Amino acid sequence: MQVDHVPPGDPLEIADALASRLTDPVGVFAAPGRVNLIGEHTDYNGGLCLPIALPHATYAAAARRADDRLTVTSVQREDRFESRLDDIAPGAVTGWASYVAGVAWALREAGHDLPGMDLVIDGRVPVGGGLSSSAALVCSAALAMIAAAGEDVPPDDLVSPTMRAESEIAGAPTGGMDQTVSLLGTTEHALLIDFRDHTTRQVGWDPEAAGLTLLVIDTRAAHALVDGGYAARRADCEAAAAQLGLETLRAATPADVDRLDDDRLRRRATHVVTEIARVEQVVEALAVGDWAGVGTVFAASHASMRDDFEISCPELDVVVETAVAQGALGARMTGGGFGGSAIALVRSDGADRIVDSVGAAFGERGWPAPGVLPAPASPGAHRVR
Ligand code: GAF
Repeated sequence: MQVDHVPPGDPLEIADALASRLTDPVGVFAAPGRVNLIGEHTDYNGGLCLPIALPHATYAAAARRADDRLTVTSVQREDRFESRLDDIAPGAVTGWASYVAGVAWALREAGHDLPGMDLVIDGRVPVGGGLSSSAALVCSAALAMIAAAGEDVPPDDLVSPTMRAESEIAGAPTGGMDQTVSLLGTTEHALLIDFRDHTTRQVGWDPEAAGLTLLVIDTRAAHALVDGGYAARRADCEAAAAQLGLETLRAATPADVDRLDDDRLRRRATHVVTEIARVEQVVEALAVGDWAGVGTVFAASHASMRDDFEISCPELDVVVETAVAQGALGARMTGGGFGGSAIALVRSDGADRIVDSVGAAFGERGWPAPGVLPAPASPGAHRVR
């Protein structure tokens, strides 16, 4: 097979199978992965981004324990994590369980009184695809833990603890986009997030109604936020802002950017400043149904990430070039970069041809088959059972 189609699975079936692994579960909770439509590496620069939640989610079920221990198992793994809640701290947990243990730590830091509990996880967001499987994991775990505590907490209040879990316990210094949309995304909408003041606005996103489809294509090329590239880009942005005497690059103008002496920092800052403007352009285009305009901005975004921010890779470039050559309105890599996924906005009646062409282009190069995901904008974190 030249292309691997990746279905999200049936939520109720997944939830029931998960609940059956526990005695007296308090519930089963789902939190989605995401794709970002536009606004890449802007979140930690105080900028704008526009992600949607995917139908692919991570599911977490919890049952209270009589003691003070947290246990975590996963349908996808053989090993099991167990710890006293009091023993979870920065540096104390490593590996996949650090994301879940980190949520327990961050919720307790935020003042939530958690009981001991057993958690079981079923992750349906492709891992390593740049689709925020980690945000789906921490957000689903947060909902399950809050339910086990018998509390009712608005999703906005879980953004900060889930971010802290990833950055302070799992060691992934993310900017907040992924957790925010996993918690607050809604069907048929993208989430406009303004990181200057952490406000959000739902923006209509329904390409199907215009005869279009958003393809998400997972290149299967390596991607990990705990690797050095993401942190290095973040450090470059902070250095550029510092040289300009600004708190973040959100406040920089194109004229400011021109004043940067260092070529690399100038190109990094150019990406951030122009990318924030592109988010605004896409929101304006969507408001008037200008889908061709959306595609044009996607193309400019990809060029900026490839040439100025330098976070693309051959696999991502081949997806984008092939999709556009076969008639996509626009395509771009999405997420942190260095591998992971690309998105392509295509006419629905030409989607199969584009998917086949991308698969063939990968086959010709001897690369593993890419994964293709359906990507209707889907609900944020919620109780399934
Ligand atoms: C990753 C990070 F987790 C986000 O915070 C964001 O910076 C993104 O890369 C790039 O836009 O997903």
